[in-house]
Amino acid sequence: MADTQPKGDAESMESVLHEERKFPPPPAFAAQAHVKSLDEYETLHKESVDNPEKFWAEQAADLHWFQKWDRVLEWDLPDAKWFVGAKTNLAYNCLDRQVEAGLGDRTAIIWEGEPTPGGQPEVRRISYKQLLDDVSRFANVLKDLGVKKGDVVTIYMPMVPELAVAMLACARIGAPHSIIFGGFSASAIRDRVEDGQSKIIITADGGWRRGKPVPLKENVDEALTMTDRVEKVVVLERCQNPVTMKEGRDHWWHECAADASADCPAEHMDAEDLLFILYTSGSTGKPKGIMHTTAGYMVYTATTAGITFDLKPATAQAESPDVYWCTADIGWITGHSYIIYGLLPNRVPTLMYEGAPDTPDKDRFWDIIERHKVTKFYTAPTAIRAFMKWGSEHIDKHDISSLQLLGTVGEPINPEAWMWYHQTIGNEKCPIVDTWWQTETGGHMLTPVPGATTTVPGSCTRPFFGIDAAVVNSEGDEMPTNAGGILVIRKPWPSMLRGIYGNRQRFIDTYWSKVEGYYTAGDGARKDQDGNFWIMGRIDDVIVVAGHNLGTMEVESALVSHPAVAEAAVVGFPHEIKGTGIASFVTLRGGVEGTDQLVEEIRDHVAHELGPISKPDLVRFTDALPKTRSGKIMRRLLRDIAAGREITQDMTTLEDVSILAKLQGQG
Ligand code: 6R9
Repeated sequence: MADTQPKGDAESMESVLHEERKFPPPPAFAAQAHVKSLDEYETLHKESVDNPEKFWAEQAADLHWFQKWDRVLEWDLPDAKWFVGAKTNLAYNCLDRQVEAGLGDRTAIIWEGEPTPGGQPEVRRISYKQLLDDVSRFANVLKDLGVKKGDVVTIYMPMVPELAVAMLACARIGAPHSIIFGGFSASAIRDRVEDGQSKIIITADGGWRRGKPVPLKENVDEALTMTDRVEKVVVLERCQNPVTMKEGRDHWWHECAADASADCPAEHMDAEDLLFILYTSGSTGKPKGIMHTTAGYMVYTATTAGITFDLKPATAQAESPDVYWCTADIGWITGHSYIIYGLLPNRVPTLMYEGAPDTPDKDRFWDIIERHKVTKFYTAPTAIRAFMKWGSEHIDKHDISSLQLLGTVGEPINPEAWMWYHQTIGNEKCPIVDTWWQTETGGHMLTPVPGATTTVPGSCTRPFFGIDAAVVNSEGDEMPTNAGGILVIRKPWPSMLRGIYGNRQRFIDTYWSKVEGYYTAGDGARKDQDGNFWIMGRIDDVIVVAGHNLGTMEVESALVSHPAVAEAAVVGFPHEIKGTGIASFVTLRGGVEGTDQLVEEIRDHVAHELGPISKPDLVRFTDALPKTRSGKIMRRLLRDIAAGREITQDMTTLEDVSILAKLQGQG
């Protein structure tokens, strides 16, 4: 059904939120950081945007190239080619380069499984040398199964080290991978296999989730009753749950790998050879297969990881002083870029965790941080809001003083959640990097540089080096200070998407048609007097109330700043008098009861914080909000519920369908 709500446009989005708190980089942090001051950031940012080719060539020089590039950039809008003529291999830069530098025994991956048999956590530490051997062996397995350079390999696995092995093995032999998050269903597998024309799937019998195996192989079997494209399935034994193996098609990983050689030279890949496809749902329609290529993605993710997280490498003499942990699943872009590909070239141990944050108990994350002495921690606002709701007693049980830097990604972080993160997790000494980016951008676009940037709760601050970001109207003119508009990137950057797999027109329509000549991200934003960017929400979610265009982020942040509120989502709905009203869906903090009086209190609180225009017409309490499996609130579904419409939109990325049934039941 068509969305009957009047459409706002981001061009005249109004900002109503005022956030004045400022946090300069802690001096002790700045003193040891890669970039030590705002002056240094500004000089380098200007140089890098004025002359991106020089800047990116300098970054690329640190990595290994079988053949150097002829030109750094060829730009024929919307098509960019970076490091033209170069030959390299990303797996080589993740592994061989470290081994050759005498770091073979240093830790590449620290892995913690979900089960804690007999109360003992299951932990593996994998060195670069070991990982190189495992990757080479599995690369030979893939070759034996007939995989050739350019063949798309589908990966549907739990968060175990073999997932990293599988993706690096693909990169090693030049077979683009298409990773499907292990929480997705059979039909999602079928759609992606068909779209990517993939003939092979790598999976596992199961993966642990809250004490139970997720039946991955069973889901693959079901998917393969709906498509006959797949010829080979490799199955890792993880949970020993019963599975059926189809003769000739299905192969056990351990049997294939048993006599495979650990010698597999890395393929010399052209800079622009396809590295992977990753499907992103978008709000409507069928998922888009976002394409990333080899060299630009490699250079950009390694550079951003190193600078944004201020990583310090291992040396031949010593392990890295850092232990880095990103809690995302590798099935999302965050996991691709900032668990594996951007991290391993930086020579810092990357921690991978298989399980949930509340199993066996709600202190699991803090327990992991304490035991592994994690220094840099990267998670999502949805997780931070859950921790707030669960209460600080879970954190107080652990010594998390090893933490030096905190990161967030995935959604705008409400200032109150930011403050809680800063105080309760960061002990007021850790810079927070609120990183704005997308599957399509490959790496961080707007982010604090932790030794240089003064942070402000709720703002993702400034563009990364080489990034020319702006807030504009549909003509491409910059908006005045603090006025909301369309967030665009005006110049190419190395890890930009190279297209949507098999759909050129959709690539142009989605990203290159809204503002002539610029990449449009689909987010609304404003830029303040200090040059800080504030994401105001998705342009599609703008609410038009009495002629005012409101972004979702600010009203939600005002709701979350009420002490009873844990999490909130707002949408527009048809209102008899006003045309459009504001409906808010609210989850409460532990122990708080949702009374009529609280409804009024919350409405008044928002009006007081933001002014009467933003006062919600409806406040509806709920136990949970509908979210994607990567933790983003699905406002379009709430829009239908608020309007009393039947939901006909795509729900395949919804994490928990029962939430919708409950919300509708109340309606
Ligand atoms: C990395 C990732 C991209 C969309 C993006 C925006 C939202 C991500 C954000 C943020 C505000 C941040 N988003 N990070 N909004 N502040 N720090 O999440 O990629 O799954 O493709 O989503 O997520 O709306 O456009 P992806």
